[in-house]
Amino acid sequence: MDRPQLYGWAFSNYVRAVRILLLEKKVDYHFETVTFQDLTVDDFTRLHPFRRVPVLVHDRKIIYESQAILHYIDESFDGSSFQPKTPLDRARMHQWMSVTVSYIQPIAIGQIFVQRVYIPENGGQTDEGTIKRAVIAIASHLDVVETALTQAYLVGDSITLADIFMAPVLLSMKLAPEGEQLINSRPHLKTWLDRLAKRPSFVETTVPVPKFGLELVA
Ligand SMILES: N[C@@H](CCC(=O)N[C@@H](CS)C(=O)NCC(=O)O)C(=O)O
Repeated sequence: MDRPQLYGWAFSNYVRAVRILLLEKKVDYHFETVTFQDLTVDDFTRLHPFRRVPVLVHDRKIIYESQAILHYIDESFDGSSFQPKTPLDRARMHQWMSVTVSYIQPIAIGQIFVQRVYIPENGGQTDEGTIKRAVIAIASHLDVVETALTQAYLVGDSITLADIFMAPVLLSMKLAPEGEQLINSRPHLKTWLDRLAKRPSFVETTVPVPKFGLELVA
């Protein structure tokens, strides 16, 4: 089998989730850093017709969309599986991955991280009203996760793709003081996130907040 090539930038949580899984499964891969500018080049649509990252190229096949990539890696390479055995538990795993993109990521990253961390880091000014509304909006979503976390991981006692997909998003949100408070006030969520953050795959993929500029969030 070919050595897979992953295209993306290291701070993207979707890219990070893929890198975490590749490390967890001890897959030797090549990381090709692309920039926002690269996405605008016509040629990039050969890799991703919607001009996003991550993209995985393996055995001359191109795979895009992070959840599809995660499943492909888990099922194509040796090592322990990151998917539960029963249909119900697999459904739960998909449920949490969908919750991540549909309800958590847009507020945790699109509002709290962007406004409190990314914008000031790139020389801009936080919109305090957006932060205020975002903290209120995400609190009830996080309560749902808190209540569900009765075991070590989102789906039982073993780490699954759901944990690998959701945790990077919440770790980015936690860089904002409001995000940290949202996590620290929920003991199960805090314990779960701390446990994951200590894994070598998470430590190895931690990178500083990028300075891509304000046009990114304009
Ligand atoms: N649904 C896509 C979303 C990918 C995505 O939005 N990636 C961001 C980086 S985190 C990106 O490429 N942004 C470029 C842009 O919005 O132009 C997936 O799951 O892979």
